Amino acid sequence: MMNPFIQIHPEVGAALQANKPIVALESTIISHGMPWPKNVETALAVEKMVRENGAIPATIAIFNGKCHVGLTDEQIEYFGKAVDVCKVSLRDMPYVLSKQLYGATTVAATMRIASMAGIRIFATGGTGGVHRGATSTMDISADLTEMTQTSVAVVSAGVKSILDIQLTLEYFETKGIPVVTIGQDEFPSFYSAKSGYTSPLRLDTPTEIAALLHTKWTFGLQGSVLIANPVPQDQEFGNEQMEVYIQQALNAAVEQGIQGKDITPFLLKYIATRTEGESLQTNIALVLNNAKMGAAIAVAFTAGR
Ligand code: PSU
Ligand code: MN
Repeated sequence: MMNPFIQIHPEVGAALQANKPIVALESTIISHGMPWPKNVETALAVEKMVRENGAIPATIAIFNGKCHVGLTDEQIEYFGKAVDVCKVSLRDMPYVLSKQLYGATTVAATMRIASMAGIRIFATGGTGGVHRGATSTMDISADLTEMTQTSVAVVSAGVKSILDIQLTLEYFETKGIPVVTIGQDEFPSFYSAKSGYTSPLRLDTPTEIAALLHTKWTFGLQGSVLIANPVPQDQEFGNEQMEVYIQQALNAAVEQGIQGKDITPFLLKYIATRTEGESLQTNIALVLNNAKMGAAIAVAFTAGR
């Protein structure tokens, strides 16, 4: 019996039945991660990219008391334009569902809904992580705890340097979550292909990644695999330059008393404004790159089933 709070779009339902490759996509990146209208343009371009690479896109969001798996273009447009959409991580799900509100799902919430629907591959821009200063604030994204328990692979462009990359990698190690970088030894840092940290693991092809996923889950280990896909070199935003903006953004967040779930959207917006949209261009490029890789992995994963 299907969960009464999950509504699957007919195209996604048919793809699940036929065991076709599917890529889950989140909606917080649309409503809280990028400004309108670039957010809507990007979300639609990401879905197109997934299709062009042989998989069915399933963008996930909450409204009318249901978790919707697969949205229409009009629904994506709504999530990009409306200002009253809640950022929904796991702890917010029962509230937003029972109040029948509009909720944009984070990596954590999207993973859980994807898993319940039977989707195993998820592509996004960046996941949450351990924040700088977490030793006193305890700000660790629920994306990380969710990755310890839900068996959906996450394709991202690495860990943003607004976070503490070293502590985030430590957390993944402690919790037994494999971190695999595609095609290079260095772990990428979202806006840049470099980070200064060696990736715990490296694989070079979607087929190898699909084999790792099958092995992990068939063996009986639950939880995610973080697949780090470096931003294309011609789209990178220089690390040193970015560090200056990040410091300014972190200072502004302290001055303005920004806390909790508002921090990540605040920092992203601040940086996009300070770089006059240049970081947004990088963000869009890396999301598209991840959608393409997510589709390739979904194709290889389905073939290997
Ligand atoms: N990083 C980005 N863009 C985003 C997010 C993170 O570059 O849109 C969003 C994702 O939805 C992620 C969430 O799951 O922020 C993490 O929020 P928090 O740090 O509050 O857990
Ligand atoms: Mn947080």
